[in-house]
Amino acid sequence: MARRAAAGLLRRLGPLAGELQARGMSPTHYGTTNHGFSRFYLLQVAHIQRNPAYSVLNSDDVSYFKIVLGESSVVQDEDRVAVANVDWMGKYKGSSQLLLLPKSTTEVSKILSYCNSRRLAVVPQGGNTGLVGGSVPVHDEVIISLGGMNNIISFDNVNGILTCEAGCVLENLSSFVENKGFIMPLDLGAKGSCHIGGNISTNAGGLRFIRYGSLHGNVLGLEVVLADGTVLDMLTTLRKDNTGYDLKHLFIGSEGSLGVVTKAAILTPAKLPSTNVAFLSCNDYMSCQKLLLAAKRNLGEIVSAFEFMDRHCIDLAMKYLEGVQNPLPASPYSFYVLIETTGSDESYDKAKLEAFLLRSMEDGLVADGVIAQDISQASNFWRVREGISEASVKVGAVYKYDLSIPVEKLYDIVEEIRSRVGGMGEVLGYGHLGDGNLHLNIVSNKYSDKILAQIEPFVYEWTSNQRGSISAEHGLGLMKAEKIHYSKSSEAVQLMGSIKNPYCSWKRSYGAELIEPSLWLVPIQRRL
Ligand code: FAD
Ligand code: 2HG
Ligand code: ZN
Repeated sequence: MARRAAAGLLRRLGPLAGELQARGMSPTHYGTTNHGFSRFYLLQVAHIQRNPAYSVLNSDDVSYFKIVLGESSVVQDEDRVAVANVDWMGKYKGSSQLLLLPKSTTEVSKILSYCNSRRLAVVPQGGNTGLVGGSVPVHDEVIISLGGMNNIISFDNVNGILTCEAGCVLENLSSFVENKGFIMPLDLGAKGSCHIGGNISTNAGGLRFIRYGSLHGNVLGLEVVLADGTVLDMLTTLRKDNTGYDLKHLFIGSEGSLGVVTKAAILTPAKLPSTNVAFLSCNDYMSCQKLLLAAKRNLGEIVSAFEFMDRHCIDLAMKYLEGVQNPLPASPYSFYVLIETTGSDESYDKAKLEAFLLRSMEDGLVADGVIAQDISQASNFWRVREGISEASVKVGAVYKYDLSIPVEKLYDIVEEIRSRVGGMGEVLGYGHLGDGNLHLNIVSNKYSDKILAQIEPFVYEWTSNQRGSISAEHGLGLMKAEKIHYSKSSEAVQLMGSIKNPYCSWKRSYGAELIEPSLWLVPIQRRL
């Protein structure tokens, strides 16, 4: 049986010209928000009171911003502001009256300095593709969008170092560096809309993490504007610099709670000439795990992605994604794995992948599979995997969890939640298996307290008991700000709080705690 399937699997395929980036060749543009949904998920946020220590925006404030930024960069138009008030899922909604579009670091600095002196709360916004409600206001914060700061500043062709403004769209940066023979060290389904500043602020992981690692390793320098308008120039392009604390790391993944990222220098890896993508099925989760281990051992340096999805994800993708085909339509399997290899020697890389897949089928780890024969097939494989988020929001309501869990246990929580939720919703398990990162999505027609009660706090307690992380790559945002203690000790949270708000005297003089300890990362508390 395995042999028969192996023969199908090992169809020798034409070169993935050029060689792909298949994902980039068929860009998926996600609108910044607005899927036509009229449902907002206010259950979790209803209890967050507006902090009275913050001022309310007035006409003098608007006039000041118009002088500093120019009329067209101060947006009060209801429709435009409404779009910026809602997140990508249509789940979190703020009530900001003002969207600011600075075009330079100086303008960001002037905005923050003014807001600080007027005690106006702000929320920085990139491409607004975040999945935890961090990119939109909770109440009436002023929205500072970095979209107008989208210039590439320089590219060092010898070392592959890109320096750019924070509002550059990831996909545009990918095209730019690919023309120079390099690739961005990260790639994600939201690439058509997300900004590099947003990626850095969330420390986005994505599909190339297994190969190129975290942005903590790839960001060489940053320029950041602090709450009081101070511009912090850390925009070095050096690989090595051990002079004192490496402060840029505080801003990578801190979701705009410590400052606004305005520029970045990023190390980009060389673009390699040969890419292959295989779409495989496995009969059980244990086989996926064993396949991962085998891929690490046998494919080693050429693995550039190792993604997994359960059957429920494939069914959903086929139902809701237009023009997408099931790469393995013959019979339904329990699990699917997408493996991408990228290397420098086309014939060697292919032979290596084919030999690996043949052996894996003989060993019974892989039930069936295909290798993409051309870019369009490879794009289709990737579209299935990358499109799961898009398909899930089309159902109506989605509860998203993004967990780091030891790989051996990673699917246990999916099964536990499936039995707890029962017929009330569909439970999807997928994610970056190579990084031990599970995306657990529960979808249903509409949001309900009853479903939520079956998921939380169970999912957080379970993850904490495994010493996992309740946010592997999406951040805390509004959704999980209060849940931080499931993954961090109280001492660590306390230290974070003191880094976030060292201005105790300011707090005292206003007689109000600006940062409620349990909510210190919620956007309104950013109090930049
Ligand atoms: P936004 O959503 O606008 O903001 C995110 C957070 O960063 C907010 O807290 C915001 O206040 C803050 N912020 C934004 N810009 C700045 C700035 N310049 N300075 C300071 N703070 C700022 N994430 C992954 O990690 N891996 C994935 O594979 C992945 N795939 C996705 C696929 C889809 C279809 C979607 C919709 C999302 C996906 N995400 C993924 C989540 C999201 O795309 C990432 O978190 C992304 O990095 C957010 O970038 P953004 O520009 O949209 O930021
Ligand atoms: C992905 O890997 C993203 O596709 C999104 O991180 C996951 O929507 C999700 O839950
Ligand atoms: Zn992900």
